[in-house]
Amino acid sequence: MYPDLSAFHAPVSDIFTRPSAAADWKQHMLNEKQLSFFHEYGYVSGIKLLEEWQVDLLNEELADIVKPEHPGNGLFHEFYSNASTDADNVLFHALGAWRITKGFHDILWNPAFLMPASQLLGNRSVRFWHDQLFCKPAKHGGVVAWHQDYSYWTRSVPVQHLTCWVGLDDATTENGCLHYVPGSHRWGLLQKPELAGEMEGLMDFLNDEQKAAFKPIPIELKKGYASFHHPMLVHGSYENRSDRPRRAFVTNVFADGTLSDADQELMPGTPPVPRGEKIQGRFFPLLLNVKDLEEA
Ligand SMILES: O=C(O)CCC(=O)C(=O)O
Repeated sequence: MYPDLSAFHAPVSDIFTRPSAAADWKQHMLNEKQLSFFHEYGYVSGIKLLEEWQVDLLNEELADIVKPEHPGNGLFHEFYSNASTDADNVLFHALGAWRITKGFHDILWNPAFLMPASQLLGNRSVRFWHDQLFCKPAKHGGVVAWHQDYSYWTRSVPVQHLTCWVGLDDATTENGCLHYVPGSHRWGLLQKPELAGEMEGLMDFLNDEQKAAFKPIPIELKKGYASFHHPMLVHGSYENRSDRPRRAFVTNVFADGTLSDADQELMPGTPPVPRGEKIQGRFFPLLLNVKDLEEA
C-alpha cells in the first residue's frame, strides 16, 4: 500500500526549516499596511513563500502525481485530469496531494505561509482544511469560474477560513493568472456556480449594485510567490492560450475551533465529524499553535 502522509502531523523532510526562535517566525510577519489592505480589499498578494529550488522540487513531484496511474492516486480526495468537460479547456484540479508527496505535505508547515495565515485569521491557531492543485496546460488551459470559496464550504462554521494561492509558474494575464474582485468579501454569501464551468456563471446571482462594483484585477505573480484571500472574496481565472503552463498549489485553512455543520463526511473518504463538533483529527491537522510562537 502507498504510504499515506496524513499520518504525520509535522514535516517529514528538511525542505522547510522549522523555526526554533521567535525571530525565525517574526521574519515572516506581515506588516500593518498589508494587514489593513487585506481587511479593506479581501486579499494581500506578493508574499514570497518558496525558493526556486523548492518550486522545482514541487514541480517534479507534480509531474508524477498528475498521472492517474500513480500508485498514490487513491489517496486524493478528489482528482480530475480535466474538471471541465471540454478537451480544449483543460483544468487539472485535485485535492489531497499532501497525503502523497513529501513536498506537498511539508509545504503545509512552511513558516512563511503559517505566520501570515495566523495573522490574517486574527492571530489565531491555524488548522488545515484541505489543499488543491489548479493546473492549466499551455494553449488549451481552461477557466476557473468566478466564485467565493466559502460557497463550497458551508459544511464548516463559522466563517473563519483563509486561502493561500502559490504559483508554481510565473502567473500572468496571458497564462490565466488569478483575478480578484476587490471588496467583494463584503457582499455576503452568494450562490455557488460550477467551478470549471461558465466563467460568468456567478453574474446571474449578483444584484445591480454588485454588478456595478464588479471590477476584477489580475494578480500577476512570480513563481514561488503567494496571494492570500478571504473566504468570501469573489475570484476566478481566465483561459490559458499562451505557450506556458500555469500551475498552482492552494492551501485552505481555518482558525482552530471551526465546527462541522454536516453529518456526512467533510472530505471524500474521511470519517464524518458529527455536526456541532470541532473539526480535527488525522485529516485536519493543527498546523500552527499560537502558543508555539511565544515559546519559540
Ligand atoms: O488557480 C486558480 O485559477 C483558481 C484558484 C482558486 O479558486 C482558489 O485559490 O480559491
